[in-house]
Amino acid sequence: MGHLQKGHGTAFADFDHDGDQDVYVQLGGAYKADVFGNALFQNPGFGTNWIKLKLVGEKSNRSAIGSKIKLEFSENGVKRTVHRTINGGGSFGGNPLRSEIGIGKSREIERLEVYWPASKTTQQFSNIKANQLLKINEVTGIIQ
Ligand SMILES: [Ca+2]
Repeated sequence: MGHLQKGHGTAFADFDHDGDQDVYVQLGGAYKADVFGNALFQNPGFGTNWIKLKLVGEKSNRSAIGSKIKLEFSENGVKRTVHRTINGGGSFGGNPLRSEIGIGKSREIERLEVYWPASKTTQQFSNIKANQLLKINEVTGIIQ
């Protein structure tokens, strides 16, 4: 994707809930005369798999900011490990607190760990099917 206009913010999120991340870009300058319409780039998808995780803190903050996720899965016989930390993305753009993680051609996550910062506990789950949204509570575990 590409665009000739300058911009001041970008957000990566699965806006159409089909499993791949789309991109929203705020375009135009800082002055009124330099305004321009924003752009939403819809990802056409590439036949790969994904998992979405919405963490809900109880002892840690409810938004789970600072929580850490570790995924282990195999793709084409090669073991892969992916780490994520829950945060809002930073300045000049923001991303959802829901974690959207691509896992390539893998159909299953062999091991999922969630570390909660306030309680300093780690939850462990195994054999999670791909292409679903899971809601994980700090105390009760997977609830959806
Ligand atoms: Ca999408």
